[in-house]
Amino acid sequence: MESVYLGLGTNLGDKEKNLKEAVELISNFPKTELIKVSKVYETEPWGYTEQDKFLNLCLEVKTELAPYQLLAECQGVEKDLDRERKIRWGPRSIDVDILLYGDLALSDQKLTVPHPRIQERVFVLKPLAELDKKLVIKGRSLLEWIELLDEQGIKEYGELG
Ligand code: A4P
Ligand code: MG
Repeated sequence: MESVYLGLGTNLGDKEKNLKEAVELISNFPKTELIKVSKVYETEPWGYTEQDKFLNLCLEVKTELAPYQLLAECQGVEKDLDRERKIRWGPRSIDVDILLYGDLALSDQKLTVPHPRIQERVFVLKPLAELDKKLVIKGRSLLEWIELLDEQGIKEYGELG
């Protein structure tokens, strides 16, 4: 069993409902156990900024799925929630990113783990810190990465009901 952290983001339609549905689908992944879900955060759009605010959360699972199997499952969730991918970093009903997969580091066309932009994104780091403050990413602790960033543009939205 590997300990895996996933990041969810949504800024289209009924965002809370999207998150709930996605977490439900993830909890039903084969060979996978849902361990912990962070609070929900309301966050200003990053990258492509002419779009609605996001709701973000992170979760921890333990899984026996191999990395590419897990990626396929995550993409299945995006498909189920009918996400249209038109603009890079643009609006989406759900985005499911594999943030960390145990201690694995890999990068190819299909998959990069740890996710390449974790350390630039408060909307990933804050919910991750809630799940495990001791996580180390690319040689630095989570809390060190957070200190390097501007914490504006993110506020607690509450628990996922
Ligand atoms: N891919 C590679 N590595 C991974 C990984 N670790 N996890 C590949 C998931 N997918 C990974 O992603 C493109 C391809 O990345 C996938 O086919 C997969 O093989 P995509 O989801 O189709 O495209 P995208 O999401 O538009 O691009 P990208 O670069 O993945 O965007 P991000 O980095 O996911 O950012 N602002 C706020 N406040 N909150 C957000 O959640 N999200 C984004 C999307 C932009 N701005 C945001 C937020
Ligand atoms: Mg993505």
